[in-house]
Amino acid sequence: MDIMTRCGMVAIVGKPNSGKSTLTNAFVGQKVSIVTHKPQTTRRQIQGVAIWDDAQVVFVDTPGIFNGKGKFESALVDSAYRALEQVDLVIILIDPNDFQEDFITTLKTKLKNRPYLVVLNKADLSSKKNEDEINADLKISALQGTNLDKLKTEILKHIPKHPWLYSEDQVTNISERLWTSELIREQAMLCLRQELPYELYVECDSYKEQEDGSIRMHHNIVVSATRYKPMILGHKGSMIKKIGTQARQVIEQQLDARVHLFLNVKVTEKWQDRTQILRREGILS
Ligand SMILES: Nc1nc2c(ncn2[C@@H]2O[C@H](COP(=O)(O)OP(=O)(O)OP(=O)(O)O)[C@@H](O)[C@H]2O)c(=O)[nH]1
Ligand SMILES: [Mg+2]
Repeated sequence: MDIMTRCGMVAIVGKPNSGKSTLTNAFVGQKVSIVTHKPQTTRRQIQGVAIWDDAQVVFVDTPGIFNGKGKFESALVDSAYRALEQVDLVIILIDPNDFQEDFITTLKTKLKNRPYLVVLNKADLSSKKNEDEINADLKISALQGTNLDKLKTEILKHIPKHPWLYSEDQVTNISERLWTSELIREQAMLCLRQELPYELYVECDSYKEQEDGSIRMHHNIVVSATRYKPMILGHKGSMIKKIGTQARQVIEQQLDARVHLFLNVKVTEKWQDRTQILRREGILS
């Protein structure tokens, strides 16, 4: 039988903070992946689905590639490289203000013969000192949507005839439990300073839709040492309250439902070194 549809996978890779998750969300039209101004926000591969006429395009957002040290950081970088293995196209996303030629050279050696596009992001920013040095295929602004139509045209050239991988109404591969944990981690990363965002992860304890349509959920913010617990709680619980309020607002807006969110702080000493946790969190394969 003749296949009438097209479907393909597109990995978005680059250094931390280059705008990979922003671009994924822009193409999907929904916040499937969290975004902050801090590096190493994304910790695992997250798929986001766009449907463009007969084509289903599955974007694979990845952790940023950097010189990671230790089990946790190395797992982030490995996860990004693994995403290159089974895709039809790779988008190498560059922030022109954080550019090194050898980054692209090294990355290209990992691609073998896979097709790729070098895309310059953040074209809306005025200081773009390295722009002329970079041999880019396209300049875009993921934040403002500039030239995304052109990038879409280039992407579609690489999408083969293939049955769709996702049902029409599915936008991501991650569960609501994980996705809400990520939205809470996003607000925690935005509220907390210095090393704290990197010393925590968020896990979902329970997630239940109520009869009245509201959703009741319990999550734990897990920190790597006891000394971090009071910092997450804040004075008289003010910090965890702030994180909870902000996260609830974002989740309610995203789910278009009333949400009862309960947050706890838990300590798991040095969780970053624990294989089992990194596996469960999707950080380690
Ligand atoms: N001015 C401007 N800022 C952008 C653009 N795209 C992304 N950003 C900002 O850059 C920061 C990082 O964006 P992310 O999408 O989280 O970057 P990332 O590559 O996913 O980062 P990691 O997950 O940490 O690797 C955020 O503050 C974004 O708002 C853009 O086109 N223009
Ligand atoms: Mg990201």
